[in-house]
Amino acid sequence: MRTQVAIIGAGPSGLLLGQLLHKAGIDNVIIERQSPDYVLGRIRAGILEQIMVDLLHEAGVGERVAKEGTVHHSIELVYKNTRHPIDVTGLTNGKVVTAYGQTEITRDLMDARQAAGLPTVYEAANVSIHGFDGAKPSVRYEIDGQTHELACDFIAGCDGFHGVCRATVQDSITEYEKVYPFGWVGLLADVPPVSPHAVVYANSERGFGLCSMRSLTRSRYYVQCPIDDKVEQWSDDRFWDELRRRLDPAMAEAIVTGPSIEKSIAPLRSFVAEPMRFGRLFLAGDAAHIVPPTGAKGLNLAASDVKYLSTAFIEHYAEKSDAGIDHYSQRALARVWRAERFSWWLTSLMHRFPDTGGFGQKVQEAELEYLVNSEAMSRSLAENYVGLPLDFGQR
Ligand code: RFL
Ligand code: PHB
Repeated sequence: MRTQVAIIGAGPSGLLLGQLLHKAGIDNVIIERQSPDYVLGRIRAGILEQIMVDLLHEAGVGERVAKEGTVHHSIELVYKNTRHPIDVTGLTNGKVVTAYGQTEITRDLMDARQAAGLPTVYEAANVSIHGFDGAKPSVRYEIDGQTHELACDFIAGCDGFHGVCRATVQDSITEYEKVYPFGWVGLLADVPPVSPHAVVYANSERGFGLCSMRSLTRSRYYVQCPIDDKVEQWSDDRFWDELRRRLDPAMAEAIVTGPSIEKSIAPLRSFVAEPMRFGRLFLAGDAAHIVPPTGAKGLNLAASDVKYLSTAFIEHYAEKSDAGIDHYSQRALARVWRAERFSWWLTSLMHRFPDTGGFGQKVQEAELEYLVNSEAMSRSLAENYVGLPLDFGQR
């Protein structure tokens, strides 16, 4: 088998890249380790920058997000059990974010791929990549014990944090990492969200809490937990009690609880691998970088990588120019580090750190006080939350 771009991983990065390339007439094959149901079963992101929504339209899958996504104009910060709204739209000349689940994006992209008859290999075992430092890259994988080989011009490593692509070039990368001393317990329930028009970020003496949503009838909530907690320790009742105690009294009273339909614990980590290009291999999305979920940047960063990478491939095939390919790593990493800074900062501001001491605690309180009273600092939060422009710093 032969294709122009072999894409490893059918998460949002791989599927979006495949669709954008297809629209530009570039052949691609996606090779995924898991089954479609497994990929769709992972509950993750929920808040989309306008750049991401625009890309979904560009990829021809914008119809449902436009109809079913909920537009947010603000953020609610809760601090010392008091609510402080931040007028995101007012502070950013009219920009918004959209609440729409990653699961739905994945489903929309999978459906479009299937409708277009594009090749996707699911449940591929022992995927390995070869020859990307020369002119003839290829991908090998096994289906039912049989080995297959896919020859290609380029390999896009969209295979997430635990994928094979970054692991293959481990010796050629520099890694930057910060692991936080806590995790988040996340709960999904079919109840109306307590705050349907803004995500709630709560800093309380019991730890961080977050109220988000997937739709007007499905809510997603999180609470900070010790790093080695197990999900079995978090009954639904314990979760709801803990969340209520971290919010302001009116919100705690208004929250509608119900049985969880998914509950999991995620560790918090900041991670960047540099560079993001190795000859004819390109890393994109979680394969190259991780942000802690505070600020909702992970999926949005994956989307901007894919935008830079698809543009580079289109320039290569349509305009016979390799400028985009040559600049991919540098352009993508500049945006990655901006989002890394923002996610690290918001994580530091909103969580209880076990080892922070009295001084660290007082500085955090002073910073929150400053944020909710200073238009300049609120604007900085707002412009990062809606997403800095793709060409930020180049204008
Ligand atoms: P994914 O989604 O991990 O997909 C990678 C795919 O590659 C496959 N794979 C392989 N395939 C073939 N061969 C191999 N050897 C392979 N190894 C792996 C995997 O099976 C998988 O299908 O990476 P991708 O596409 O780069 O997408 C990244 C996003 O999933 C991630 O950044 C976001 O979910 C992060 N995130 C959030 N991002 C936001 O922008 N907004 C949010 O509100 C937000 N909330 C979150 C989040 C992540 C969370 N967790 C659990 C980490 C909330 C949470 C709790
Ligand atoms: C989510 O909806 O899952 C979500 C929202 C905002 C965040 C993180 C996660 O900062």
